[in-house]
Amino acid sequence: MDNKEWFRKAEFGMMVHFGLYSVLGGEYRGTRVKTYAEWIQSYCAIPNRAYDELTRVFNPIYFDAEEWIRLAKDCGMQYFVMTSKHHEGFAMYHSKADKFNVVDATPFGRDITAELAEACYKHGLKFGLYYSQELDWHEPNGGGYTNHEPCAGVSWDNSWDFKDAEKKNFDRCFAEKIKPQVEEILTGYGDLCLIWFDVPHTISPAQSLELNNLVKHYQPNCLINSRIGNGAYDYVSLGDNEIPQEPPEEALESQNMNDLAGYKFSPYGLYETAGTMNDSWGFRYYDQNWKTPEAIAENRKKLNSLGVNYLLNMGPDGLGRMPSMAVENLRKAAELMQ
Ligand code: JFZ
Repeated sequence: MDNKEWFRKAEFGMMVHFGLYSVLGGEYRGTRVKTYAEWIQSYCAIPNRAYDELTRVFNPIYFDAEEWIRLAKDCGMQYFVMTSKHHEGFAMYHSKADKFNVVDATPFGRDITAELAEACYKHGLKFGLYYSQELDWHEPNGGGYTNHEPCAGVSWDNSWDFKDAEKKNFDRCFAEKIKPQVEEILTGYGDLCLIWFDVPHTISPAQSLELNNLVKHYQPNCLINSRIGNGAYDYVSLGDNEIPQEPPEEALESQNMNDLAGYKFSPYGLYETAGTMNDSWGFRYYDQNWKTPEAIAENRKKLNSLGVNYLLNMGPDGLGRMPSMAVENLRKAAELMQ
C-alpha cells in the first residue's frame, strides 16, 4: 500500500527514545538536567572519553522487542518509530560505518533495531526510524555549530571536546558518517514507513536533497518528515506536543522550512505531532509529570480531528524497561479511546 494513503489514516503511533543517555536517566555526577534527558551529554558537557564509558555498562537485559510492540498494538497504534541514532551519535543498530554502535561497543551486543523491526513486521505494525542527520556530538565535524539560539544543552554541537567552530566542516561528517549510516538503515531493516530526521540548521539545501534522493533510491515508498531541512520532505512534523488551534489554511509556502514547530506547507496534506508522556523524551528517573489517561486520549482526539497523527513517545530506562506509570497511563488512555 502507498504509505501516503496509509499515513493519512494512521492516527496513532509510538516513538521510543532509547540510547546511552537512558542509562544516566537524566542525572550525571549530581547534576539533574532541567530539560530533555537525551540532551544530557550537552547539558553537562560530558567529554566523549567519559561518555564512551557508558557503552561498557549498556546492557538492557529486560529489553524485549515483542513486549514493546505488543503494547503499542494493544493500544491501537499503527506504527512504531525507534531512535536509530540520536544526537549523542551512538547507533542503536549494527553499523559498519562506525564502531560506536550497540552491537560492537556494548556487552549487550544485540541489534536492538533489528529485533524491533522484526517484531513490528510479525505483529503487523509499520516500522520507522528516527535518525539525527545533523547533530552528532561524537564527531568533530558534527553539525549545529552555525546555530547560536538557545538549546536544551550548552550548545547544539559538541563545543566541549571540539572547541574551534571555525575548524568544523559538516560536509565531512555528512560524507563519512551520515550518508553511509542512512544507507545502512535503509537497506538493513526491511520496508520503513518513514524516516524521522531532526533539527536542521547547518545542513545545506543540497545535502537535504541528497538525503531525500538516497531515501527514495532505496525505498521510494518511505516517507520523510519535515525536519530533514530545506523543504525536502513528504510530511510535516509539527512542534513537540503541539496541538494547533485549527487546520492549516493555504499560503503557508512562505514559512521557514527549517522551523521546528508550526504548520508549514505539506505537499500531500500529511501532518504529525510527536509528544512526550512526561517532560522528557529520554528516560528521566525523577520526572513523574505523566500525562493522565484523559489528557492522552484528549490529545489524540483533538489531533486526529485536525488530520494530524499523534506519535506518542516512551522513554525506557537503561535496563530496557518502560516506566510502569507510562505504560499504565497509556493502557488506560487506550481504553478511553475505544
Ligand atoms: C528534538 C530533539 O532535540 C529532542 O531530543 C527530541 O528528539 C525531539 C523529538 O526533537 O527537539 C525538539 C525539536 C523541536 C521542538 C522542540 C524540541 N519544537 O519544535 O518545539
